[in-house]
Order: sequence, then C-alpha cells, then structure tokens
Amino acid sequence: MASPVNDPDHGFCRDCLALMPGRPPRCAQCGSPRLARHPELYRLHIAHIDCDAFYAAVEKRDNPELRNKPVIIGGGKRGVVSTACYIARIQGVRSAMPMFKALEACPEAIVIKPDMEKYVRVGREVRAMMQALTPLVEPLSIDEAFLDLSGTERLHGRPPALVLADFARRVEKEIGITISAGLSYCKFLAKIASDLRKPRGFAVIGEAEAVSFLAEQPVTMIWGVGKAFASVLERDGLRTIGQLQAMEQGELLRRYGSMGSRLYHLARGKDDRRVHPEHEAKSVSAETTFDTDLASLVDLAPVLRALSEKVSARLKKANMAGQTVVLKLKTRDFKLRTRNRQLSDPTRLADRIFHTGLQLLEKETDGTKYRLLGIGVSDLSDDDRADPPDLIDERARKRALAEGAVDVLRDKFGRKAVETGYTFGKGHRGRPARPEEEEEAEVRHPWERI
Ligand code: TTP
Ligand code: MG
Ligand code: MG
Repeated sequence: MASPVNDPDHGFCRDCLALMPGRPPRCAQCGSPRLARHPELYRLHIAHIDCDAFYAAVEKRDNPELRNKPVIIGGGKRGVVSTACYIARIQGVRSAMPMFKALEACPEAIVIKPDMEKYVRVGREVRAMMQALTPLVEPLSIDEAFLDLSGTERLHGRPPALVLADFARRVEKEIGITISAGLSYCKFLAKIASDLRKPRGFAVIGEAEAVSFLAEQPVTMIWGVGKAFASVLERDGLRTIGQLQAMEQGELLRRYGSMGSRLYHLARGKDDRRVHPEHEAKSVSAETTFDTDLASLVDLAPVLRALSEKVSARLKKANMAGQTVVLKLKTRDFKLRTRNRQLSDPTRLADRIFHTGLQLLEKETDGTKYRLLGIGVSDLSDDDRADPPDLIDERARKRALAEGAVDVLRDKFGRKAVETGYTFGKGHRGRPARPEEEEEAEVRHPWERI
C-alpha cells in the first residue's frame, strides 16, 4: 500500500478506518459519509479530546429510554444547568443557565440531579484509555485532555489521526458515550478544533491554514480573553483575530502588557506549550508549625500572607500556576482540617492565593487553637493561562501590578527588601518551618477528590 503521507487527497473512513484515496463522497468499504481528509492529516500529532454533553451522555447510556429525549443535568445546590444533551441544546438550553430559564426554553426536558461519583468514574475510564495511547496525557477537566501522540506511530502501527479516530470508536463501544477530537500542531488549535464539529466531531487544523483560519475568528477564541477583556478590545476596535494579526507586537505589549504577548503569538497560531502529563507535580504548598498555638485571625493572617508569598515565589520560579487554593490547619489536638476553593482560572499571584486562603481561614477562626497552618495550590498548569486581566477585579488588578513591581525589587535586593502590610514588623510568629514541613504535599487530581 502506498504511503498516504503527503497526499493531500488521501483520507480515511472514521467508521471503519479504511484508507480512502481520492475524493469519494462516501466510504467505498462501508458506505459511511464520515470521512476524514486534510492535506496535513498524517503529519499532526497534538490532540484535544472532549466528551460530548458528558454528564447527560452518561445518564443516557445508563437509561436507554432517555435516548431521544431532551435531558438536562442540573438543579443541584446552585439551581443551574450543569449540562444539557444536544436535543435540549437545540431549544436553547446551555450550561450554567438558571434552571427555571432552561425549563422555560424546554419545558418537556427530563431533569436529572448530577451523580458526580458516577461521572468521575466514567471520566477515569476514558482517561485510562487515553493513557494507553500515550504517556503524554494532560487532563484539563473531568471530560477532556490534551494528548501528544508524536512518536507513537511505531507503537500503534498507524499515524495519530487514525489512532484518534479509532479511539473515538472504542470509547463509543466500550464506554457507551461519544467524544469529539481536534488534531493540530499545537495545543491552542487542537482545543479549538475539538469544539468545531461537536458532537462526534473530528476536526483538523493544519499549519498552512492556521493564520487564515484564525483571521476569521472572534478574539474570544483566544485563551484568557473572556467577556470583560473582549469588551476592552472591542473598545479599541478589535473584534477579530485577523485585526490582531495586523498589529505590531510592541503595540500589543504596550497596550495590554503580558496579555499583549499572548494575543500576538496565539493570533498567529504560535503556541509552543508542551503537553504536561499529569503525574508531574500536583501541588505547591508551604506550611509552618507555631511555637505557641494560635487562634485569632489577627495572628494567623500574617503567617498566611508570608506562606502565600512563598508558594507564589515557587510557582513563579517554575512558571506554574494552580487553580485550586488549599488551606491546611492542624488543631491543638492534631486534627487536620483542609479546605479548598477552586478559582475561575489558575493563579500564581501571592495576593490571590492569600485572599482566597483568608476567606477560607475566616470560617475556621471560631476559637479553635491551631498548631499548624499551611497554604498551597493544586490543579497545576503552565502559567500562561494564569490571572487573565479580565477575570480579576480592578482592585485585585492593581495589587497584581504592585506584586509584579515587588517581584522585580526582590529579585534585585532580596526577599526582605520588600515586606507587605501583613508581614511588616510582625516577624514570623511561627517558628521557621522545618525542611520536612516544606515538602510539596501530594494532592490528588481534582476529580479524585470528589
Ligand atoms: P463541557 O465539556 O464544557 O461540556 P459538555 O461535555 O457537557 O458538552 P460539550 O463538551 O459537548 O459541549 O463540560 C463537561 C462537564 O462538566 C459537563 O457535562 C457538566 C460539567 N459542567 C458543569 O457542571 N457546569 C458548567 O458550567 C460546564 C460548562 C460544565
Ligand atoms: Mg465536554
Ligand atoms: Mg470539557
């Protein structure tokens, strides 16, 4: 069989995986119209996989009577939609919509309360199947992950594109839900691609078309450009990625700081972030044991501040960020309390870690005496998605800018050169943490915690 590589007309059938030269409208072998074809199909190796209407798909699998009905998963504590199946979506139901609105849009929908344990279990099964394809699997959430399939061709006897299509078939058969896959040369475009043809989608974005494809897309397609930042860009007359492509890097940097660099590179389809497998460090934390037990917020807050700065410094050094802030307390009688809060996006800032930790700590300062306090972050990722300016409020944004300035000074003159209001003059009321207490605490993956 001739090698299909570099033949722009060569594709394959996503249902029976038969190789398909030429441009037939249907598979010559099984008659399926679901053909994959792309000039770079056999050269690309970064994939993003995301399950379709995940919670709803699991419920439909477990109750076939629901199959052709509109199903909404939600109505939990917050009274919002977790997800809706694609039948309900046609009527306008969306994730995060208040339940009453969803039922206005789709009154005949069947509403099911989320069964997280079950979804976590199924999510793990899908993940295990991914890990059988490559060790380079980076989960992003319960139902999605990046995969780097480079170098796996020999192992699988087929190029990544076919490995992916086979994976989709096997998930349907073995687990009973459907997935969508995106294939590209970088993470940014692989993730965009997986969303292009949902559900049961398979989309490819090659290097040659990246710039022209992106030119047509709205700026919100760029990581970190949420509603608020999009409206800042809109005020500046920038609505499409094409408009960003026409701008100089210096101008973008001047206007939007570090976000400007991200806009410049991603707009051009330049993204060299690696796929980080999940067995890498899972949390960064610091903790300290006190000489005398402490109970009041006034005493505990400065320690929390100092520890937050330590955690932040480590994150910054490693170019990492964490999306879940974890507070750890040990009571006088050695009972351990851990409290965590998930942020809207990953952070590396001492200020955000501290303020989130403080909110958690406030609830625990009920007179209990503590012998140990720790703070850390888990759900680690690269820091390039961290602290997007549109997601932090104005005061926090100013504090973040100040923190950047403090970092510069500390780099120059050492840590003690700049003390914040919380730590200044207080010394460190806890005795210095012993080395073993400083070790990175192993925290399980977020979906294993549920
Ligand atoms: P998503 O992958 O964002 O959504 P989805 O799988 O339901 O639908 P699709 O990918 O086909 O667009 O999220 C995965 C699961 O996470 C989802 O099934 C339910 C949960 N979730 C929430 O609980 N609240 C939310 O706001 C979102 C977006 C998801
Ligand atoms: Mg999904
Ligand atoms: Mg998802």
